[in-house]
Amino acid sequence: MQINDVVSIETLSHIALICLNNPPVNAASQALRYGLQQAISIANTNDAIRVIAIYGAGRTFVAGADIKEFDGPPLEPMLPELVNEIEESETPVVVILHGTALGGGLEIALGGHVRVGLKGLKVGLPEINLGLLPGAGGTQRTPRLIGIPAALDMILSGRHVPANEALELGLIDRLSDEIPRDAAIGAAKDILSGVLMPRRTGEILVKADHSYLDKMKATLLRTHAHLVSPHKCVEAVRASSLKLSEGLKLEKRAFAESMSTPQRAGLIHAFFGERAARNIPEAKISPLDLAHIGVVGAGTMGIGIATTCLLSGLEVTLVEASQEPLEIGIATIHKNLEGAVKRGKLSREKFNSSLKCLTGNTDLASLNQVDMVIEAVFEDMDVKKDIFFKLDKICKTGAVLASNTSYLDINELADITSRPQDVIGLHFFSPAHVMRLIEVIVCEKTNETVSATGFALAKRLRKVGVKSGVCDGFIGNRILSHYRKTAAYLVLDGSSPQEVDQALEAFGFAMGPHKVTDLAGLDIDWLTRRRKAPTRSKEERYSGDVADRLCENGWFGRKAGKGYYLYETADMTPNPKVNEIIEAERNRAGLSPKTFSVGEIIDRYMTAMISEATRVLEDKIAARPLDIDMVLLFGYGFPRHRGGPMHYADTIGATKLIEHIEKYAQEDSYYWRVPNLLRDMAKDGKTFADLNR
Ligand code: T1G
Repeated sequence: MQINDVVSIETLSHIALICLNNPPVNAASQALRYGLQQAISIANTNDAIRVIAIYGAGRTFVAGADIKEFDGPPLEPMLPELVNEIEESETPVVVILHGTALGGGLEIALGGHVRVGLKGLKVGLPEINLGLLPGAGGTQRTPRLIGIPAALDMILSGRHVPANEALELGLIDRLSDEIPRDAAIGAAKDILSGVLMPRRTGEILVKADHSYLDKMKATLLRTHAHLVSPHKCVEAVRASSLKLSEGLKLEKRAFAESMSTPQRAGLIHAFFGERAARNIPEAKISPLDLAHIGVVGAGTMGIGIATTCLLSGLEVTLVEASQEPLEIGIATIHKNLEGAVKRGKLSREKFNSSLKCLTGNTDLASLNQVDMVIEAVFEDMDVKKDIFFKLDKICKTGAVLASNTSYLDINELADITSRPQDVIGLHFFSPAHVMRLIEVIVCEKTNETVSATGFALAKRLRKVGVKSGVCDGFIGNRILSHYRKTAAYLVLDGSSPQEVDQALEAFGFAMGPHKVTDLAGLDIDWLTRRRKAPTRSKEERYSGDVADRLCENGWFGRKAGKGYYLYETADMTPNPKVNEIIEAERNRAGLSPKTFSVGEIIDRYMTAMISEATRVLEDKIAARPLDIDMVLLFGYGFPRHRGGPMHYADTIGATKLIEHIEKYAQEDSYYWRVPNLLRDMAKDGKTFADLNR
């Protein structure tokens, strides 16, 4: 009998079977909660029913609360109360778990009296990834089943626990190979026959472990001081040694507090943004089949791209101009795959099968049958044009010709081929087998099937594909090259590389800009500054004075042992010579140093980033603000709990942003300009979130 669109109940002699069917992930929406509540009460008021079995249809049992409801008013029945009702049910309840039973889904099961896991099941409490904590009894019932340390590990890591481990831990009572409904019937019968013993999790006592919890609390104060929910997780789990009703009260309070933080808003924006990035018009177009990828260039990028394609089960032909670099490239790919095996990301058999899918060649003609070529050679337009000209002659009709260039004009590459409609940009980020971002650069003549194929490859590689138009630096590098100047200006005007780095690390970046440049290599930016010199406006304040001096000394950063910092010992220390260079450059420019607070450093840096990001939107290089957010989150280490620069901008507002820009423009009206779009937003009272709709 259908209770509503997403919940049904059927009775088989003394068994009530409740099926949850809310595709795609059985999110615990209001309808699902209401239907489940009704079904439980129907079963409990039917004297013939002596056991209740709950299972999910589709690819997974409940994957959590319906996150889409979070920004609206709370809707009855609330999940915590529903889980309590399940636990208090007179009739024993068995819950069948399959797919990814996460968050509120696992919590529903913890309210059950018996839990059965099916083959391939993963369980978890990933609320921490959303800036939250388990809010439907997870912090109270999990410790009762598996103890405080294991429960806290699950809650703080948010990791997916495989079925066998869940059984060993005691989260589930049995594993079954059956399909959900059959497993439900089988388990119900075993409860009736006494083979499976139902018990209320809430009645199990937890031994308080304050020393462990105090240790965790101290660790988190060191490692996660800038976040809210991890600390609340510890205190909620600590309360699990109290009476259940007491502990649930504390959990509820902690959950409500974490729900109201900007971090929760930022992390949920990141969650949905990652998925919305692929929801673009091309998503409705069926892509070309991709089985065999050609990669041209066995440098760092080519090797990373080849590795990530192999890890996704694609066949790869790697082409390099001569034998020696080709062999080095292949050996490095081996090493990368070995690393994946060591990290448990790749089975040994998958390692072997992946290597069988890799061939190397020094002849471009070996690419005549591939479905797509990804060119990853030296960043020089003439070199790339030569490659594309040859590929156009070699590759089969319909093969996609992609360039991994990070800033060059791909329209120019398309125009030297006879097939511009098949040319696209796929800008990977280094290391390409680790970083999740791919800028999918759709050129003037790229046809929509080829564009859809670029996104299909991104999804196949489990990466975040973000659509970009063509301009110097596309989305990310164009914005980066603008806001990086702010860091240079701050140092010239009185701050220090360390102060700027520390301020941005306080904002939430893992590394400040000078540490990032040291890591990437100062020579890359040096090349870019020299490339742009001929077209640089005379009005622009030059930002490379200090960095150029470092490069002239060969201090290219970590790879040279010194840059802004020294790397001769394990810990990184400021390079004392840099202060002398800064002093000299200030004197040369007649600058008397000013002091900048942490707040002002952050405000200048972020205002510069948001200004250029807004211009990227104006120029339609990015289609939506959320696309820019995803680029900065997945390619540039933007702090995830801030949601991205455009989401962060909405916490300031267009009017205030304009005030800040106009204030800074008094120092440099060329660098600090108010984008027209920002003025329009201020006038119309619009946010960047409005522009995502
Ligand atoms: N709520 C609403 N929509 C969701 C959702 C959720 N929990 N999970 C996924 N979706 C949507 C997603 O936006 C996408 O939509 C589609 O489902 C397929 O998702 C009280 C408060 C389950 C591992 O954090 O980790 O419970 O783009 O592309 O790669 O304590 O989705 O198609 O329109 O990601 O196969 C806790 C979040 C919530 C799990 C499947 N649960 N989801 O991955 O598919 S908070 C989570 C995931 C909570 C309680 C607290 C993954 C997945 P669209 P997908 P997938």
